[in-house]
Amino acid sequence: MREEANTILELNDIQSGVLRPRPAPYVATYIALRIDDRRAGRELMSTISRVVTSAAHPSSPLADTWVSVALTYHGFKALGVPQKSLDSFSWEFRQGMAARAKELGDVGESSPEKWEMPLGTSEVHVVIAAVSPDAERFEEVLARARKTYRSLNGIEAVWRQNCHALPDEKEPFGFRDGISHPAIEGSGIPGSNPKEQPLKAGEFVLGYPDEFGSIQKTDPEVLGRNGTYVVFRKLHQRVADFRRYLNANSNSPEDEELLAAKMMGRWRSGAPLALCPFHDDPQLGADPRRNNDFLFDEDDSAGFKTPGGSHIRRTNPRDASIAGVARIHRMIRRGTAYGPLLPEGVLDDDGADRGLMFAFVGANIGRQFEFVQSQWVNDGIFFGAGADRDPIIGSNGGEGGFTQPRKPVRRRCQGIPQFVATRGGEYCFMPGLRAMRWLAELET
Ligand code: N7H
Repeated sequence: MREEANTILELNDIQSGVLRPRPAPYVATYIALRIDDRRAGRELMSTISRVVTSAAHPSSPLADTWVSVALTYHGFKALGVPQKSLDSFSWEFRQGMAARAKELGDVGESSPEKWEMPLGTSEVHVVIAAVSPDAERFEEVLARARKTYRSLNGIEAVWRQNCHALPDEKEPFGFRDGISHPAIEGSGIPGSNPKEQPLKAGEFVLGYPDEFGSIQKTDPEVLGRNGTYVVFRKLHQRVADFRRYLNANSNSPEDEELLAAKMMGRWRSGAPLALCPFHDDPQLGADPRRNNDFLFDEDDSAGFKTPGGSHIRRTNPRDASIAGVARIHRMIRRGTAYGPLLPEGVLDDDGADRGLMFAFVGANIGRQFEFVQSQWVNDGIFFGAGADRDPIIGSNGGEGGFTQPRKPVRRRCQGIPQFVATRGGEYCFMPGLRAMRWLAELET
């Protein structure tokens, strides 16, 4: 707990969605708004700042419903934030996600021209996320929210996505999600891996020292302090294709489950291969005290248990030998499933839209999200696997390869199609509560 006492995070100024994992089950919605009138936009900031809960409060004043708000670069512009302040935000944020499509692997059917409108355009200004334990309480809060923005002439709702988390946090491919979270110095909120040294607060929140000792500040400081960057991506999952690939590349139902686990690094129950390499252990998968308590290097440096190319080992290599240092590319994830589940055993696509609203939270879009997406998900050089991409979420296009180290000979999968397609997304900034009031009080 090195220097834990030195960083005191101003939890009462940080939006709750940044630091606090959400309890499952829940229903959620993402709403994108366009600000046509600057004054209405500022009034909206003032209203929302009163309902957004801070990370200091374990309960919410809004019938257990949690609201988070984030703005795009175009949103800050629409509110009239001065250019010198806009210029003090990170370069990637100012560019926006659509401009970074090639680096992110958003090409072909995932390219911005094919995204759901108006995602990726200058029309998306504010993104509001609301999370509630059940549909009833949720509708009550939404009705109030709708009344507020409809009463503000000059605010238009331009996009919406409903999401949900099941009690076991299973996502459309059938894996338990929401297990691994980093620990953050000074937050008082524990991480999920007791073997991971807590990360410096500046990795996730602006205004505090990061792993390099640097402190990110905006102009004026109040605008960025206690805020963070958020990346939203609507990721469509081709569940039938995934099932058919597993089926065609295994020789029994048990082998199929093993292949799925090798690609993920965890069994569908969430149990990690690192702790149970030969068979699933649902009790371990559901146990938050044990299901993330592992590293890779000491007893699995070659990846016999958890292949280097599996989704979880790529996106967080922990202590494994790789080119670079894993610690400086960590992220908080707030993924939420959307769409109906494909019934068990169905191998044909039913045409339904289902997938994950992926949300990244971190202080550095370039060094954290973009690096992981481009170097670790869509390339394999960092651990010596050439051009192999993530077998589950990589932009594979039918040519993907995946190696399972095994004795006496490795097992190699080829011809992996693309199981995940991007339907849109935005780079946003989630301001602190004081910053929201600063935005509300802008004049000119
Ligand atoms: Fe991934 N999935 O539900 O199948 N992810 N992910 N992810 N992911 C993880 O550990 C999934 C995506 C990370 O610390 C689990 O909580 C799906 C992107 C990171 O051990 C599962 C999609 C990026 C981790 C999934 C998707 C990441 C992680 C295991 C897209 C970053 C933690 C459960 C549709 C660019 C690794 C858990 C660690 C874990 C799924 C996308 C990153 C089940 C379906 C785009 C850092």
